[in-house]
Amino acid sequence: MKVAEALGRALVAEGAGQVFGVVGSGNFHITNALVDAGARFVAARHEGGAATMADAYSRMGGGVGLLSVHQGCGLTNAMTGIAEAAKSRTPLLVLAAEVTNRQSNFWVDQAALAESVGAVSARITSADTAVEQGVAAFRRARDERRTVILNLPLPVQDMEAGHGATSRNPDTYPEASSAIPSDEDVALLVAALRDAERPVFVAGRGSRGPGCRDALEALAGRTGALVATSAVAKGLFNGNPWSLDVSGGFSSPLAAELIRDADLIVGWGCALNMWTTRHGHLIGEDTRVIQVDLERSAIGAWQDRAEGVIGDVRATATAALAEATAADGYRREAIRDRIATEVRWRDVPYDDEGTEDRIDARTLTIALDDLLPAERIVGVDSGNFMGHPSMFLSVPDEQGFCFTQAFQSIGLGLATTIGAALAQPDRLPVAAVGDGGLLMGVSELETVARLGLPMVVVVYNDEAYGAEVHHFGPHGHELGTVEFPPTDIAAVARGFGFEAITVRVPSDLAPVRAWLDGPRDRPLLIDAKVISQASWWLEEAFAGH
Ligand SMILES: Cc1ncc(C[n+]2csc(CCOP(=O)(O)OP(=O)(O)O)c2C)c(N)n1
Ligand SMILES: [Mg+2]
Repeated sequence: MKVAEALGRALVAEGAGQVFGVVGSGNFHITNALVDAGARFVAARHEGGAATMADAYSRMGGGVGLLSVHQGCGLTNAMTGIAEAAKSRTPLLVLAAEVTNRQSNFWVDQAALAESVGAVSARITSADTAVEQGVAAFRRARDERRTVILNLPLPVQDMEAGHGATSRNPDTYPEASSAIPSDEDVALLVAALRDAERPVFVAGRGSRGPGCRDALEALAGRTGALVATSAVAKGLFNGNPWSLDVSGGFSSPLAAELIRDADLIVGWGCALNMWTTRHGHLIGEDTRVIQVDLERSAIGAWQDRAEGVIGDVRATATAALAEATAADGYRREAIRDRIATEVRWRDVPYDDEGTEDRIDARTLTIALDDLLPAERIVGVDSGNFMGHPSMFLSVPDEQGFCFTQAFQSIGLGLATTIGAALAQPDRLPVAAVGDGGLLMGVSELETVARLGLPMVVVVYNDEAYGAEVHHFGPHGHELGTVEFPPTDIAAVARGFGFEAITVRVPSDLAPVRAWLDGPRDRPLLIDAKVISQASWWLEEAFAGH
């Protein structure tokens, strides 16, 4: 048996179940070996799409996603998606074929590529060690939540696997340690909660794990804390009457007001970065700040004054609950009533600016929120439009919202929704994208149609890079580089096998109902011609560059 086959088998035995990629000569055998051993392979049409699919799949609870790419150009095509995953600490294993001859057209320094975006670089080096090295890379991705690029030199892949190469010795790999906080750290947190009158919990990526919601809600309930999330954990506290939804640029006016008035903010597995705090403006001058995090380096990385509690979210919240003093804290009836009626963006009054031939993005999104079933999973691209789907579409829980924006790249939204849809197949996938982001990642429309995903793709089409238009336009700059003639995106989608509609006024959405009531055997694209309208979170984004 060749190394490629032995490695494929071993990775599936280790738990690899879903592989995304584009197959070329160098990753043909390893990909087939994974499939033969029982993994599911999804062929993307661009490696960038495949990388983001694997990232989103992993984030949305599918388990460690695998990405399989051809040597050199296959990997470089995937690099934006890999950078996004690495920045987000997504457990992801990239199987990258590799040439060893520098004169090959495919040669590029693949280890340097990995390091340049913060991914871990690994390599199989011999027939005898390949399986062990491959399994170690998989475990590193899973247990340390890292994006690992495992380079697979073609000559090594082609060797006869060494004796015993398909088996592995479990003793070689230490189990991941669970991070139990120290007694002193728990005492600090408990005392801070006892002293606080208006505590707010902000749950981040580290709160998405099993049992975290329950543990946090129990502690928040005991200590009278209001609860919010960063964008990547949106949905975590859905249904909780004390939930403020997202903290940061997307916060509704009421959420922002209540967070700003807190006297204690506890970030749970949350960096409290510029987005989550509006460049610090959501943290009052005298507000005490505590971060609960697995990693010491995260403490104070964004908020100088943050005090640290080292531990994982669930273990720390559970330990604190045992010691915490009961208090009403921030949970006053008047506040609950205001939250019930004001915290959702869709309940904030606005003047519809729609015309005869262009729809207001808020009106469009609220109408879709009413039309689409609640059991949905929403993926969003980047751009001026992105706050509308993020804040006007409700989601069932934190596995219903996938936000791949750590690299702030446009073009990832469609692939994000494909990966998310495969991780949560019982939910209606909704991709929310701008015209710019859609056209950048457009090749994956074919993947959606081929997989038969019952996806709704909503294109907020302003025929422009709206983010740039609204940032530079008011200063009188020439906008010819960021404005485009109309594209009939509905026709493009039909060409890929979609059902598609063009929406200019709310009544144009009527076919969505019919599609929902039908067999949903073809995906639906909504090309919504939206008015050009600067969004409230945009200036925030440009302030941070
Ligand atoms: C890969 C990449 N290229 C360029 C940018 C800069 N950029 C940020 S938003 C944006 C416009 C996106 O246009 P669209 O998808 O139509 O959304 P809109 O802003 O119009 O709502 C661009 C080009 C980026 N973030 N990522
Ligand atoms: Mg646009």
